[in-house]
Amino acid sequence: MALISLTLKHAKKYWTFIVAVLVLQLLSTIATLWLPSLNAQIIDKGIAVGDTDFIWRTGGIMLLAAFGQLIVAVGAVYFGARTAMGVGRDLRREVYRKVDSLSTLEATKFGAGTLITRGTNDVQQVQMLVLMTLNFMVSAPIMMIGGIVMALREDAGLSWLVWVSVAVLAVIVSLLVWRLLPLFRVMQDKVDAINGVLREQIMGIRVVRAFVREPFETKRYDVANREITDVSLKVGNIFVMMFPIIMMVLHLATAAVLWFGGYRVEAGDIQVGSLTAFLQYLMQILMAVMMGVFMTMMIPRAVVCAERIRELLDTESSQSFPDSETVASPAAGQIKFENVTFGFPGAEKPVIADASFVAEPGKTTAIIGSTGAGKTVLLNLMLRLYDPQEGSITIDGAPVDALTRAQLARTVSLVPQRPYLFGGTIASNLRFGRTDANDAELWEALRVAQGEDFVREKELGLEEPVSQGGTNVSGGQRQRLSIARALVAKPLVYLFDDSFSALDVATDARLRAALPDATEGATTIIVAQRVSTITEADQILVMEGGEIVGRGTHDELLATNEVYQEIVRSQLEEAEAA
Ligand code: M5T
Ligand code: MG
Repeated sequence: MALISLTLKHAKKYWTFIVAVLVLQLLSTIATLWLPSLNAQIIDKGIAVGDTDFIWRTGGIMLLAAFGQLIVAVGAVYFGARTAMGVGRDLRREVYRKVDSLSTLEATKFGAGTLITRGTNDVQQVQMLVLMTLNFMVSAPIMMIGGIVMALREDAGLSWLVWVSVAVLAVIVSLLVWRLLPLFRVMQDKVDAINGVLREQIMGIRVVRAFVREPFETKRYDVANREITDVSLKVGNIFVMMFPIIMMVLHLATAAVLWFGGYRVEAGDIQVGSLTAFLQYLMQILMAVMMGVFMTMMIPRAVVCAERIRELLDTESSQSFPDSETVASPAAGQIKFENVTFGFPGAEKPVIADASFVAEPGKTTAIIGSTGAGKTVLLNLMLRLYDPQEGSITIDGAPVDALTRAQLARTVSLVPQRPYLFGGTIASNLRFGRTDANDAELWEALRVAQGEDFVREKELGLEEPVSQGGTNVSGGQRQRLSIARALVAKPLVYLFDDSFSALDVATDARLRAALPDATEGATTIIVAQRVSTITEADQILVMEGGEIVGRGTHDELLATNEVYQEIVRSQLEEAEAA
């Protein structure tokens, strides 16, 4: 079972704490069980016969026992909490590492929402169960059995009362729990649902506003919200009944003990003190039963969560990176594709079909082609965001999958088509690829990326805060920052995925003029929309439907390649029309 294997695996490390919890709880329970019998003695041997000395002495012992119980109970909770939180932390870390190791394909298949829930909420449920187990699962049975033994020692004649009240309470609470469980399961689903709706709306808030979809989205949210409210109300109703019913059972049991016990005291079968102790033991037993039942109520929920975590942890990443460097780090940065074919799992047509080309260091390779031609996927293959089904991709002769993550990251920098910035500052984002870059290097990169002016205008300059995803800067600014980020890293290979299209023609030209100096000696691969961006390139690859249908310089392609001619013609027409 996932729950047991997961928790055991992580709890092992804390065995000393767990032993401490067990010992402390045992002590605490023994003390708790001892107190009523001391109390009984005070009544029967002290008060009843007027032995003040005995009262003082036993009272003192009681005080000590109570104080000792307090201390060990605190200790037990402390170590229990340390263990549970530790297990939670380790589990969260394992989930995080797993998510980190998943390839892009598996991560997208799970989806960000459920990955986040599994790493936070689900782990928390498991952690909660560990905490509860350590706190109650040990003490509840001891308390119950010990309580029964002690109660019978005080008065065996009333034992039937113990059995009856335990049975009644157990049946009632179990019935309620049995009604609660399915509701809890539904509730988890509804929480997932409302999270999903909320998440999508926040992510898409600009689109929602632009298309005035608020009424529709609000309705969608209201539905999810009402569903969760309905379930919560049902749960609440059961809880509302639960406590009065439990209290009623406890009070009835008390009344019964006093009623039947009274007769026995009258008949001289037991003493008053024993009866008091019996009553206290009965309460302890019933409490233990209740705790036990509540505990079992938590288990199914934690089981579901543990299974969800297990499913994630058992997912083998379809990609693996070598842990240590087995081949020398590339020194030049020559990229070579040989008959590379890649398709998304389940799709019938490959997205990249039999692609072969070489991008030389110090040269610029441009890729042009209509939308959906496979340009982005081609770049992503170099970074191993996907692995091809056939063919080989090498850097300086070394297969990309022989390089460690760090080697690959040091060698290749990507300016993604949809740039993403991280929460922090402009400087922290620019240093993403090389943490030790100094401010002068950052400014230099910004100058090349044509981002210098707008950063200078910021009040805090390089220290200007950037929000998660980079949503507080404009699209064009985000693109320039992401170009600068790649430049700061100083890799051997630069991949620009359509990075210049958001720039106006003049800025585009300035950037292209500054770029060769900054990227000198490096392999530069540029995906472009505008022919004007790439006329100077040493080599242009024309892509269509996942295939490379033409290669050569601008002039060569203009003379021979029909697809290229078509692209040039359509862009000329646009320019003329404008
Ligand atoms: C090439 C398909 C897409 C297109 C083809 C990222 C992604 C792409 N595709 C999928 O099926 N699943 C995916 O997760 O692959 O896509 P591309 O390489 O992104 O195209 P592009 O960069 O040449 O286009 P553009 O618009 O950026 O110029 O058929 O459906
Ligand atoms: Mg693209």
